[in-house]
Amino acid sequence: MDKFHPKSFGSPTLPLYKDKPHAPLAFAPARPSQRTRRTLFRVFLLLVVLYTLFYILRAPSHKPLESAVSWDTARQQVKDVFLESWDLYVQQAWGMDEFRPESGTGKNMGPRPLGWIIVDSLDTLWLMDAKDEFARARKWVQTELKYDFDYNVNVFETTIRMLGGLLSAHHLLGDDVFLDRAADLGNALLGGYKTKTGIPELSVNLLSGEALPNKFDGGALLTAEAATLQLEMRYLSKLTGELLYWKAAEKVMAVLDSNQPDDGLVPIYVRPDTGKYHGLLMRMGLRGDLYYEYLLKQYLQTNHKEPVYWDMYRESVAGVRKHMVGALKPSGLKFVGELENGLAGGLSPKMDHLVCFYPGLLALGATNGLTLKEARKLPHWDAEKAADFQLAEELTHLCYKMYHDTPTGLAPEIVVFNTDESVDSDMTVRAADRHNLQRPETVELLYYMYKFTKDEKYRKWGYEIFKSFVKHTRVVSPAGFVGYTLIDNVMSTAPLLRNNMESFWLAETLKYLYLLFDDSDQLPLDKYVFNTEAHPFPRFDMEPFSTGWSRHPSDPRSRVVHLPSVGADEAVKKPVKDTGKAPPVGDTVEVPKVDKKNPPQAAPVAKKVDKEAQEELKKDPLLAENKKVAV
Ligand code: DMJ
Repeated sequence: MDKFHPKSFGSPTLPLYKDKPHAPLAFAPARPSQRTRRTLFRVFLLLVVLYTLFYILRAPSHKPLESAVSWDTARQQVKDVFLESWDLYVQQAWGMDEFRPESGTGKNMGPRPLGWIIVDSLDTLWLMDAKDEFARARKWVQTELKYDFDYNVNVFETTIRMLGGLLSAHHLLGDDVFLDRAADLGNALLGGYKTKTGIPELSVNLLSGEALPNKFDGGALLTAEAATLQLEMRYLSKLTGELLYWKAAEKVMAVLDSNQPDDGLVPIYVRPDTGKYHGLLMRMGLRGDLYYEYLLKQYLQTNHKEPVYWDMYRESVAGVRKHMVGALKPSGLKFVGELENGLAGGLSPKMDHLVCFYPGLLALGATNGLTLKEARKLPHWDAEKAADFQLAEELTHLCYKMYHDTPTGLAPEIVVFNTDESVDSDMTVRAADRHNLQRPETVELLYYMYKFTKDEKYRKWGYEIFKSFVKHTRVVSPAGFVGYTLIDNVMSTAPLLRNNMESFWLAETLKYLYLLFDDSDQLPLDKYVFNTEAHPFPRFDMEPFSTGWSRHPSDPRSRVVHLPSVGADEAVKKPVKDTGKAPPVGDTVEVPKVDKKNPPQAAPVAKKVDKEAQEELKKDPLLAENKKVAV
């Protein structure tokens, strides 16, 4: 791409023309007269003055942020920052998948662009009412975007960012251009699911549809990646009327659940060849997080008609409370730690910033998207939901603290909490974990908590975080444009810039900040579910589709299943006789009420020795070495 380097303008050592390729001159030009040279020099000076003026006026449009602003001003400031980031991208790397704001360069991931930044930003542009920018992006999608070339894409990332972005744009605009591209992409992604078990491989070739396994981790897939495709594929089915997307993504849930995970918690790897979990490490952060997110969101997406996902979600919440929640010292705040050696090992007090989505999920599960005040009046409000909401509030405080307590006011990627009475600081940050990727989870959380409570403190915290992003991640490109980038160390007030802008800065972080300060409530949380990349999908009635799987009645967990209490009044309950066969698709099993004071003991999970998995264990040295099979 041609670049214009203002610093070289007029420099005696690097005149502009030296940037251009040398073409042989056809003839030797006559030397200009002294008068002509004087005139040329004056024109040159005039150009320098005009050029400088242009960049002074073009540079930072916003003034330093005030501490007390109206929320409407804050909303506008977020939009300004979004537009600065966007304009820089348009100016210097339009159409490309990756963007480096500091150097003002971009590149595609494959031989042709996938729309990584443009498609991920469509709904934010629309929500922020950036009409011209949206029109340009739409045109690009219409004329440039195709998914029929020879390139291997990551099934999960492409689903949440590209399919998610196209589907939400289609919903918001009702424009079929987006649905056409979504269907093309959905068809290409289907190849990834063609495995022995239906658990997709890590990647798929867009042209051939070949499913390509992970070259690392013993071929295993990240659990979060397998279980975070469903909202998108199901919505694509609903919109196109084609069942195949729904079936492919849903099968994954049935296979994962057939592992009968103890206390609803799952290891962070799963094998597409056996459908079995791999390894012992469990966490709510990297590689595990989104499994839990889509359990609840699938249940909400289809208006509470699929109780199996509510059951899986509730089991996981109980598991988190039992095994993953700790208290840090000296403040006593709660955190969600990691189980490095499975349920039998101890709790490691390490927490990824990614975990900060979780309190928002807990609060969403408790309120079903209503305000806390409204939810408390519902007949199904109970002590469990109240406790979930309270835990959500405590964890929100912690996530805010992860920003507040650093010199930059920005959270590091990972923190390690102190659990030792004798130490007087709450957390430490290891050298390798000090970077900030402009991730959205905490501002997403603040958005949920503000919507549910209307407590202004969440907006104030969000505004503080926004100011810190502006102060420390802002960069001026060589051409004098302002952009925003990742930084390498939140513990230093002069962090090095990482010269990269992730698409989720536009798709999520700035979108959630904008919505946090927006009073218009454009996307009521009891009518929408956001996919994990912040693309809003409307909740819908699932007809003509239905849940294609259920737990077998002999599954011990069926005996202690929770009734879907969120929105249960809307769920149709039909008694089903235990015939030993799986109940017909779409029916809800009636279960006896649980006596809270004297709850029935869960039948011990009889662990069958899975021959297939044992064979695998013998074959795979990595598995054998780490005894990494959950059977
Ligand atoms: C995004 O792609 C999504 O939010 C995903 O759920 C997790 N990782 C990034 C942001 O941190």
